[in-house]
Amino acid sequence: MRATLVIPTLNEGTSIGHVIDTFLAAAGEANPRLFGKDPLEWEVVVVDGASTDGTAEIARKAGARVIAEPRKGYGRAYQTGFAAATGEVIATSDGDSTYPVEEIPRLVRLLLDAPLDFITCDRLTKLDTNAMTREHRVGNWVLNYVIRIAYHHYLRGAGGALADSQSGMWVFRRSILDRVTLTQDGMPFSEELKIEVLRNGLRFLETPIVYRERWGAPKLSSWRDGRHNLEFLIRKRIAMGRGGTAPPPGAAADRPAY
Ligand SMILES: Nc1nc2c(ncn2[C@@H]2O[C@H](COP(=O)(O)OP(=O)(O)O)[C@@H](O)[C@H]2O)c(=O)[nH]1
Ligand SMILES: [Mg+2]
Repeated sequence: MRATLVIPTLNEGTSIGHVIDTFLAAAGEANPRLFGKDPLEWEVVVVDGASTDGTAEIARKAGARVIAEPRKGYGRAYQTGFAAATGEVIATSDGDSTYPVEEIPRLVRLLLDAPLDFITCDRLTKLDTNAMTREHRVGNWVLNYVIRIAYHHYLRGAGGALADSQSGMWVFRRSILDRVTLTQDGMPFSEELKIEVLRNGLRFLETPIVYRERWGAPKLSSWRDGRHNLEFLIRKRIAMGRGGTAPPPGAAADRPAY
């Protein structure tokens, strides 16, 4: 079975080589142990946003297919990466060495066996507080709280709440991309994807992982991105409340066809 790991990068030259090496070593080791006669054939797709620190070359040397996506945004990078992915299963990670990419093969096994449609990794339950700034932790708490209250009706598939609505490590079946409406080019993409999976009644699991301290400078601004994420949650909930599945205001007009 083919599988794709998609990683968005913006100047992650200090860590991207390590992330890809760690992942490919784990994937190679896990294949005979977890997948036997049907090994996963992995491709790593790095969607690079005009990095100036050699990220693209380092990623290519480490074995990734690099796609240049000069348009700004975390969500934009993922929309481009998903459209380019050839795997039946897609996994994701930041390029900053925070996520335990070595866990991905085990999560794919779980996705196929359970069976599930979408797994998201929860950073907060086991969080070492050094791995996240206080602003970031408070912001996450506020967003999770708002989702629990405002989206209560839609969270049955997640047991009533999301522990970590902003997590960026997911493992899912490519086929779900035909069922969800993804419109966000920026950081709200992460919460949009999870809400869409739940809203459509897809088989969902949130599972705790160990999240590590970042290598290199953060690209997220806690307050600005936190505010955008909050505004998006409110706009989307209002649109859903009207019974509409139409994209909320600000949706990208040029969404790729999956
Ligand atoms: N291609 C691309 N990648 C981005 C952009 N903004 C952030 N990223 C990448 O997306 C991932 C998540 O960003 P990060 O700063 O780690 O956010 P945080 O983990 O929420 O603090 C990282 O690998 C970034 O390099 C962008 O505009 N374009
Ligand atoms: Mg990160």
